[in-house]
Amino acid sequence: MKERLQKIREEAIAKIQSSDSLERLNEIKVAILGKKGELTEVLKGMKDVAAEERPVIGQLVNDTRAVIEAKLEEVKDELSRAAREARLKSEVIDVTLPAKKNNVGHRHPNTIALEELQRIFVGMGYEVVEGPEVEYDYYNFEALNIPANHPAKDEQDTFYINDKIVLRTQTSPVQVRVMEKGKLPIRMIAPGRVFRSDEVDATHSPSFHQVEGLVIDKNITFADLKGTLAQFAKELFGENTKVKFRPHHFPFTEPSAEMDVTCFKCGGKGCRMCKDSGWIEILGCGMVHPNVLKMSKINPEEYTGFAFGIGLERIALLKYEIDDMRLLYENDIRFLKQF
Ligand code: 2U9
Repeated sequence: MKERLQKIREEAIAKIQSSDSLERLNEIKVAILGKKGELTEVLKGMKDVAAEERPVIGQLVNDTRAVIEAKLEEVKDELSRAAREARLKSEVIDVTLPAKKNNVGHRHPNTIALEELQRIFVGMGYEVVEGPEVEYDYYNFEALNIPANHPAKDEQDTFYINDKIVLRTQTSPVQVRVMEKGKLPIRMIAPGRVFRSDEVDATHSPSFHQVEGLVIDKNITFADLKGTLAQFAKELFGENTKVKFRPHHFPFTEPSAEMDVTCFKCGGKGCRMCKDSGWIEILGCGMVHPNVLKMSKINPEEYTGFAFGIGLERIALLKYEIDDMRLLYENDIRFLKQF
């Protein structure tokens, strides 16, 4: 028995010492000390040992076990330390290397223009309201004094979903929805995407963006419209900007006008930008048509209002001197990086 224990001990120590991984070490441990391990088998054989020898052999088994466990622990520590050192070496970070450049994106010219317009109108106390892009024919046309047989419906070349639902051709339906709620006065802008069945070219796209405005209160006159839009033009194009209004026609406003600003490139002298006229057309506007007020249950004898419509892309193209609208939609990084 003693010889057997001696043999187990020597072989175990040799195996443990030559072990080169924690996994191998664990296998050795199981093979010697596990349930069916060599040393455990010896313990099971104790019943065959003569009673007087049992304490001595028992002590010897315990000593053997202690020695093997100590050796296992010692080699386990060594192997763990070596593994940690190897890992630290392989994961070394050179803190002196230059940092990787972070590619931060930036705003699209349309977004820059929109945020600028919103800043100006919010500064004047306007609320920003959004609405659906898929709209009822009623909100897009009828409530805006554009009846079923009106030529504007054809002119606008609308995308129809069915005979009652369209892709909105203007953001005016958002204003109608606000008017319908009946909470007055109203001072709002409605920015958003609109759709018209246009062929793509340098100045047209089947999907573009508008910012429309609406003010309704008692005693609102054309003077309020002029004052507001003249101030808007100064904030957008510079303090020296002058405005002029040319008569126009829209079904939803009466009287209606188009507003020009003095060319911000040449100051009004005439240049390529303003096609030598000194003026640049910027928006359409007018006093809200009494029919439009009536249809949304607002009494035109008590309340009046003005409205305007701005093409967002037009502002972005002008401000950043971009000569082709298509550039705004092509997502070419080389173009977008410039703003
Ligand atoms: C309500 C009543 C009236 C909105 C208006 C315009 C004039 C206008 C164009 C600008 C460039 C369309 O994108 S564009 O081609 N819009 O000229 N829009 S007045 O009038 C309204 C809106 C809502 C209830």
